[in-house]
Amino acid sequence: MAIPQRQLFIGGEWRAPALGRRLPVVNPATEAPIGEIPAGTAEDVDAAVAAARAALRRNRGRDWARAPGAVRAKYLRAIAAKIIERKSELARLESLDCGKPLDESAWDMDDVAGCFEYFADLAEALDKRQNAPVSLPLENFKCYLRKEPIGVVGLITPWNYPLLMATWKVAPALAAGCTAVLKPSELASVTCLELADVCKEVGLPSGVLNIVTGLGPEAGAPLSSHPDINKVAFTGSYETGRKIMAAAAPMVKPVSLELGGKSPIVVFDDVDIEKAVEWTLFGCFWTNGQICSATSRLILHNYRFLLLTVRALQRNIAKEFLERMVAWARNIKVSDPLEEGCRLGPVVSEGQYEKIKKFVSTAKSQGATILTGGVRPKHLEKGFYIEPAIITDVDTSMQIWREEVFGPVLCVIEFSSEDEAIELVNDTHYGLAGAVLSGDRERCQRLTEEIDAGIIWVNCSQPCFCQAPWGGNKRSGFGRELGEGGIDNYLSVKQVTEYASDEPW
Ligand code: TXE
Repeated sequence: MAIPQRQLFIGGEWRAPALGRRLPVVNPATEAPIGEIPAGTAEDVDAAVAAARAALRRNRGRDWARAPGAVRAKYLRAIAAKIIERKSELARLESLDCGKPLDESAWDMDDVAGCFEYFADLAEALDKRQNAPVSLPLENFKCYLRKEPIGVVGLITPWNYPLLMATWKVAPALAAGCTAVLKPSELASVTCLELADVCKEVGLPSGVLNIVTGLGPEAGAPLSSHPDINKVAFTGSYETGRKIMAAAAPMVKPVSLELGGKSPIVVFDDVDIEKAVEWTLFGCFWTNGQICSATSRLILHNYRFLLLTVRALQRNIAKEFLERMVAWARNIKVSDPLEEGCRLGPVVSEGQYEKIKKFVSTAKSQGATILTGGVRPKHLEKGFYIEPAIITDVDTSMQIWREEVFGPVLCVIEFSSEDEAIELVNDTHYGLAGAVLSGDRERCQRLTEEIDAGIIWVNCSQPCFCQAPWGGNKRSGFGRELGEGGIDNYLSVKQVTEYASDEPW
């Protein structure tokens, strides 16, 4: 076995799943089985929720919810330190499990530790934010605010950044004083189970974090509909997000949803071509193209639709831009993610591999041109590898333009006026992110205001910091993770109003 053999993590203990079933773990680079994860079901979810409930409020002084933020911060910092201590081992497991290039997995581990540190700071700051006074118009009333943990939270996460996406939810939830049940994706749960081991090592009080691995309908669904969960936070597909919202609705349970995207990158004619090509490719092919915020729709300036006389006066970059992108994309090293210098590994599973290939063949059959990629690289016979694809002759009605591919596939439409670009940008059901590349600051500002999305990148694509809020509009979901407000997702505000008159009552 290339990965540690783990059980479910419930109440601080490793526990075999109630039905005794396990799911195979397949290395996407070799298609070989490398181990198993436990397949939890409703009974395990019940046990995990009960353990989390018990840890939330124990005897006074020993419970997680009422511990000072500074105490919780100590545990979060200890987790961060252990992640760094075990960084190379965790990064290797991440790459084996989900196919991400090893360098990228190592950066993920730094980000995981950084995120635990950041929310440790916010847990401490929470102590200072307690009992903030509210000024009232009547003198004989006093009011202040208490921020209390929302309770037991269900956290359902995806496979593209397995440990990092879990951390984006676990760290703020624990910082706020919530206890949690985490259900990672069945396609990549290995490092989340190692997080359980880290929690054991640092002595996190039992039941504060519980981890139930398993299939979505068998372990995720009972968690999202569990009557004793106070909130569900989810990152994943639009379709599953709808199910989670529907499951929570009858109990009027709050949910936060970070769903998919089809984010645009607008490239104007006044860019430094070399830099813009690099950002465009990075923005779409980073993490094998499996990023919810991937800027996978390139909207490229081209004056070819203008009158010849007007066109002659413009700098037309489109042809050179496409040529350089194709040359660069063909040079991207596609290999086993553990191999030195790998820039693009396999996609996560056979299902995703087939789905992406289907997207490309459908685009072709609808008249699009595949300038490069979209096929298995000749030198790799096994593994779910797809060469990075660049697709032109696309129109806005095509599936490739409208639906999330979640793979290394970039499609291109050209525009000749800013208004046209803005129309293309917002002609989507999604609204997670958008990027604009231009040397004209005022133009960038106009686009920043016009793009209907939660995240805008100017002259770059994809940088992500846990200090800045993250989340989308429209079908990309609602709520913002990270940033100072990230901890508020897991807090409930209680107003306390006191009659404070000297008059007898
Ligand atoms: O996602 P799911 P999948 C998109 C991307 C990808 C597609 C499918 O386009 O191709 O989704 O991927 C759990 N009740 N994104 O099938 O199903 C599931 O076990 C409760 C974008 O992996 O959304 C996993 O833990 N939970 C995305 C989690 O939901 C359920 C990242 C996500 O899986 C459930 C991943 C149910 N009924 C995929 N069914 C992003 N926004 O970053 C499944 N799950």
